[in-house]
Amino acid sequence: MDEHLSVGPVGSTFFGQTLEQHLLHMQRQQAGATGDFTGLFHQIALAAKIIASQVSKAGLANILGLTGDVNVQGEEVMKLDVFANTTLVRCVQQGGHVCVMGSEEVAEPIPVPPQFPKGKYVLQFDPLDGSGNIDINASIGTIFSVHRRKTAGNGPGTLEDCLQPGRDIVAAGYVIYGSSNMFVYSAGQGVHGFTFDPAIGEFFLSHENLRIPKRGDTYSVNEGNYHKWSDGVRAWVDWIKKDEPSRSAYRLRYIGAMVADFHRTLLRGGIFAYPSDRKNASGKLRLLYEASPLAFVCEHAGGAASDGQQRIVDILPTALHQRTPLYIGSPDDVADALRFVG
Ligand code: P6P
Repeated sequence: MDEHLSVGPVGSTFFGQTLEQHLLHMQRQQAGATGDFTGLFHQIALAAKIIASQVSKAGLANILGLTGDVNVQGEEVMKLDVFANTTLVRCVQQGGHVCVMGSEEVAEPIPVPPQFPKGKYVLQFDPLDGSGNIDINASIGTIFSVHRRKTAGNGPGTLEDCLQPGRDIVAAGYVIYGSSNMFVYSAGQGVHGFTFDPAIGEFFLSHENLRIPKRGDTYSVNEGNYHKWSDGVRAWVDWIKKDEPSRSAYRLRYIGAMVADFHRTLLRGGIFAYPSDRKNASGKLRLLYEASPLAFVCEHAGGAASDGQQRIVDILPTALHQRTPLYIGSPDDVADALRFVG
């Protein structure tokens, strides 16, 4: 047969496998799958494409928006993280796949409006993490996690449905808006990365079965907090940036958006940390829609994630916006850190 007629990998095009084809292929592997999960992911991916489009012209919108709240196209100039939040809610709420949502941008759980069916999943997200990086054109991201509802029935979900530990996550992932836009997720069967082709408007599989190196050579922490840290955290940082008999000093990399710092750590190895300090006694990062989803992804790539005392995914949440210290990355690098801070 002519080679150009060959079928190629399952669900692939000339450009490789799209996210949608990948999800459909995974669905077919799950006996009894209803398509709910696939439908929810399609909505999350659509929201990601819309957010990516707006993020890519954020600077432009700011210039054009100088005349006030409405830019020259007559569009309302929204704060980008409010736009991202609204986009995710609008893309997901009508699909009938979730019973409740939780967002970094909204104080209380977000109910599904009465006119829409309620589904079996709970979606929580930080719609635009690191948004302070927007006006300096540095990478930012969206972080999300999916649980099954805990409360009985098929009515509206509740706060109880949101307050679930990372170990019960069904799927989690992030979108990084950077030099290229990538969608990275795990549903417990490996971690897979998809790169967005804006000319086609699709995410294509580019990083199948991502595995984090056992050890890296970079550490990522805001050293500006050095004098607010505990003695243990300071001792760890002093140690990691010194040459040791078995290894050279680690290099410091810190972008200031956790999605970007975590993505580099996932691909290259090393450790990202946001320790607690005198100002942030419980840490700065949020558990449910920042630390927990990334901990789930990291562990499914062979990495580790701890609050300094226990696995992030074992923490039982008690509040929607609770914070946690975070040490996440290569297993050997996280173990080293815990020897000092644990
Ligand atoms: P700092 C962004 O605001 C964020 O929530 C994370 O994405 C990032 O890792 C952290 O805060 C940066 O905090 O205190 O170093 O500016």
